Amino acid sequence: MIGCGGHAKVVVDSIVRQGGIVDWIVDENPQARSLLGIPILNPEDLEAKSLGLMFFIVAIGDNSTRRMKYLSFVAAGHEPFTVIHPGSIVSERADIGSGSLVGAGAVVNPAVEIGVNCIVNTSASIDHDCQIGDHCHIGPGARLPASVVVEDGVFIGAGATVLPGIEIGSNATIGAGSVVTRNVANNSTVFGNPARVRTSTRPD
Ligand code: JB2
Repeated sequence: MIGCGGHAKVVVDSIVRQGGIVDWIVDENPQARSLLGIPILNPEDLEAKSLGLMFFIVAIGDNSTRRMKYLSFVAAGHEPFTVIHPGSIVSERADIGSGSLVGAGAVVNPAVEIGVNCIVNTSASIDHDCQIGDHCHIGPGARLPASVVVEDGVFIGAGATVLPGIEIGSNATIGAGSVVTRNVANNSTVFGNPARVRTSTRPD
């Protein structure tokens, strides 16, 4: 597992409840020694171990950091591990991309597609026909009622609601508790009820 912060605790617990084992964690913080009893290695230790094929998951909340680490581990030939907390409800007719996490209490209904390396956080709800891109984070308690399209790298804050059929452009940020009633452009930050654009600084 990569990352040993707050999100890592949630991922470890989900893996253990799924019946899995986390052998060790890699983190760039040289002071970090263990998390929930699991040893932490720094990146140099990892190189020194020159391990073969590994299953991995990136347990870092920030979308761009998680994306970068995911792509580098895939490029090195490692296999992304998908985590579905047994206390979530995931339709057999939904697709969850590799290396993604579906957390405790989350609901993913039929005909949903979720990309790789996503976080569907605690108690988020993704209803029928939603499409979520790669490297997205759907925050705790967020609600996507139906047919919402979320492009790559989007962050939807805790408790936000996105109305049916809305499209959210890549790398957009939706503030916590927002109600999104209109499409959202790439790289925009929107928040409020109804959600309004606050900034659009990142280049396409
Ligand atoms: O490039 C990196 C790197 N960048 C940050 N490589 C490696 N190996 N590790 C990296 N990290 C590590 O990620 C930091 O050293 C730190 O241990 C961890 C980030 O921890 P933090 O607690 O700051 O954030 P988080 O991503 O675990 O949790 C955030 O996102 C969650 C979804 C928080 O906002 C949580 O509250 C939230 N639930």
